[in-house]
Amino acid sequence: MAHTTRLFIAAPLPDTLKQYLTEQANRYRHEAIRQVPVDNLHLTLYFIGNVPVGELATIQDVTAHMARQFAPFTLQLEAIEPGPKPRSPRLIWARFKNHDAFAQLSSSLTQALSDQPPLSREPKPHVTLARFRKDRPVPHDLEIHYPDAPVTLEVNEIAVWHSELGSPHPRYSILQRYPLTG
Ligand code: 2AM
Repeated sequence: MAHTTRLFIAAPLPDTLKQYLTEQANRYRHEAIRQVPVDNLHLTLYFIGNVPVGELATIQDVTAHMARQFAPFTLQLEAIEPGPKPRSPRLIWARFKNHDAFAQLSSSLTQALSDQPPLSREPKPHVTLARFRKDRPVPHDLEIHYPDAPVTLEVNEIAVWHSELGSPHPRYSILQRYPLTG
């Protein structure tokens, strides 16, 4: 069987934002909530999943091509809250305001890298800060936190990331970064 590798495309975050988001996530203290390590924080654009190692070069070429088509853009933090569905949350995320450039970049990567039809629902720009443990009762009545002052994320590069599943956390590493130069 061919060797496979688990990949996704995401924007890296600046250290200052990662620290801010980690402090926000620290506010949710609950035995069912497992915080994402600060080094794992990222803004996902497209989750590829397991693919044969031989496909990596093509994926990198497509990502490089997309990065040349898109200019840098700025996302504004909307809230830190349980997600993705308010009534049946499974994680705590930092949700950013919807932005055309994010939607277009994410859907262009999805269409270029998958055989699937485009998603019917637009992906929400977010950073996952914590996940709920499946072996504990789902926490209820978690607060929503709105930033006191505007918090922004400048998306000026995207990257191909490798994901190695592990416990208690997966290990993510950036294989290659691509500045947005469109
Ligand atoms: P999430 O944070 O909203 O769970 C790496 O796993 C990244 O890809 C995560 O940010 C995760 O989003 C996203 N992702 C999307 N679909 C996934 C899937 N089926 N399995 C694992 N991660 C997925």
